Amino acid sequence: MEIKTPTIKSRILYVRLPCNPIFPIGVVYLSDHVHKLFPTIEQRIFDLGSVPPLDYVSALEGCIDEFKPTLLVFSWRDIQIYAPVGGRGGNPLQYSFEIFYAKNLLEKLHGALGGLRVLIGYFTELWRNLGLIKRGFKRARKYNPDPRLVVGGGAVSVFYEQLGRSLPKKTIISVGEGETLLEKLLTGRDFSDERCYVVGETQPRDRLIHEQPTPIQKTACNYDYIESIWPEFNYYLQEQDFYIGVQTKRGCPHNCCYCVYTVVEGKQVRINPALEVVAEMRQLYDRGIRNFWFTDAQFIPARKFIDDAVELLQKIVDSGMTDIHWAAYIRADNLTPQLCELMVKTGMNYFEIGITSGSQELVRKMRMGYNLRTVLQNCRDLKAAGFNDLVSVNYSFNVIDESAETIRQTIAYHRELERIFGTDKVEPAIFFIGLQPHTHLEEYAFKEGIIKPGYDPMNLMPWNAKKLLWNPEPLGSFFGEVCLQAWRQNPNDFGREVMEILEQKLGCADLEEALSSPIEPKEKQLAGVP
Ligand code: B12
Ligand code: SF4
Repeated sequence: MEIKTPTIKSRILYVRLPCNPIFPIGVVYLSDHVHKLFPTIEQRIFDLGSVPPLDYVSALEGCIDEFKPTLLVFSWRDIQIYAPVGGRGGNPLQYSFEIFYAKNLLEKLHGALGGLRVLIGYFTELWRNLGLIKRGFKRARKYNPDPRLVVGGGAVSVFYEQLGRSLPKKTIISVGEGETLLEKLLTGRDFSDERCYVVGETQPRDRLIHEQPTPIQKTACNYDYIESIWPEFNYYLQEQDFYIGVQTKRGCPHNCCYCVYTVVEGKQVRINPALEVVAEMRQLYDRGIRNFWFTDAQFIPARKFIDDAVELLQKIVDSGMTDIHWAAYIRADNLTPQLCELMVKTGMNYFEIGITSGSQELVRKMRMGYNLRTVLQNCRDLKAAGFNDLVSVNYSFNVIDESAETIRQTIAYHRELERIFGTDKVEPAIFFIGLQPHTHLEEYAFKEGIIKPGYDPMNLMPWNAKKLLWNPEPLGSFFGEVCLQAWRQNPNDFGREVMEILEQKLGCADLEEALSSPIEPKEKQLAGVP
């Protein structure tokens, strides 16, 4: 990588905004990239994820007083709170369903009170984070008359249009990866062609998020350096059960109707060289880390990337790191027996498959590009290779054209996965889709008149949340009641209980039916949305 001289004298403070303790890989990569290009620039990482809530403001201000930054980089990871199981402040999905679907008044009241708590928590977090950005910016002005403020990260990438309304003038709001934006900023170059806009000066371009990110050559993160600019780094090394993030590629070529990853990261898959990934893991390994999460949108995005996955896993084997575990999002349609063996050999002990439905017909309508028959065959190969750990299968019911028949097919599919891996090893994670901006599902919702252009995706007041938490009628109330029954009967095994109740009510299809996908007239499919 070419070393450059910054034209602007900078002291960069990276602040990861409060978050459940997930390793702040975004700011780690950004500061590593900047250091490789501009070794003379002084940097500091400050992670509010490792600070107790009561100390957020004093700790942030203390850090600014000490470091006196000229450039503030705020990284905001997540905003959306719908989780299938207990999220922050309770189970938002359960509370919402109690409000929307409970017939029993007491249950409705429970939902209303819980929902109110979650709602207050949501807005408190939102305002608190906005407040932290503003306070940090103000504090930095004590030491430098004109500091720069840049805001980015997963949450900002999804809600970049809305967040502009609440951030100070001249804030640079960034979508997706931030490496080249920072590079341009530090050399005083025009950055208007990057995926960003400046509050009060420019408007986000139409379809900004759909623009392709500028490719960068990723090399192994230099953790000796990271340790030197991040005094609290050890926080993530102490607990043995943390899965530390390592990115092996960026981008996903698919088109799944509800997913925004493919636009945030772009459709072009960019592979990080296997040797560099292993060198990065080795540095963490030498610091005692044994659990890794490959943070890719998909670890094996398509068949043509199987060789890359094989190369990486083989290099992990060759490296001698034999006592590690790793997890990832896996498209299980892209496995081969060789890859399965390597996955087991390198310690994969958890993976998530987001098939969304066990009905091939619906999987096609949701534009997911999965062949469910292939997924089953590959799961058998994985089991034969010795995989004996947990699989989380993500189902989102009622996305489009769900019917009693397709529910029965999903049950049949799930039961087959249980036969392959063992009932206790397959965890059905029941999600309902949270409608996200810039997805095909959003376009579909416009077309169907469910939401109107200009709606606010961050407004989670109940009347809005009912539309954004995707569970439309005529089956919406049915699913609502099934979920409520499952929470009443077996809250600790919600997913399996939902499957059980659905099977009792509707029965189970023949597996062959689930795997075949009749072709339908085009206008009935989501694929018909322009
Ligand atoms: C991997 C992943 C997970 C893994 C994380 C495992 C781990 N140990 O790290 C798991 C499965 C655990 C997970 C869980 C959740 N996740 Co998640 N996850 C992701 C995913 C796919 C990748 C994140 C990642 O690490 N990428 C790699 C790093 C290097 O990228 P990065 O951190 O984004 O940083 C880059 C850029 O964002 C940018 N950047 C970052 N900060 C800044 C700052 C500035 C100023 C600039 C310029 C740029 C910049 O530059 C960085 C380097 O290129 C993203 C989707 C996606 N494709 O981005 C969702 C995503 C981050 N997750 C999301 C959510 C909501 C969650 C959950 C809260 C879901 C839930 N409801 O339960 C949970 C819980 C998280 C928690 N805090 O408790 C959302 C957040 C946005 C939102 N909707 O609010 C995302 C964006 C998905 C989505 N579209 O909804 N997740
Ligand atoms: S759901 Fe997964 S496979 Fe589909 S577009 Fe999103 S990241 Fe890619």
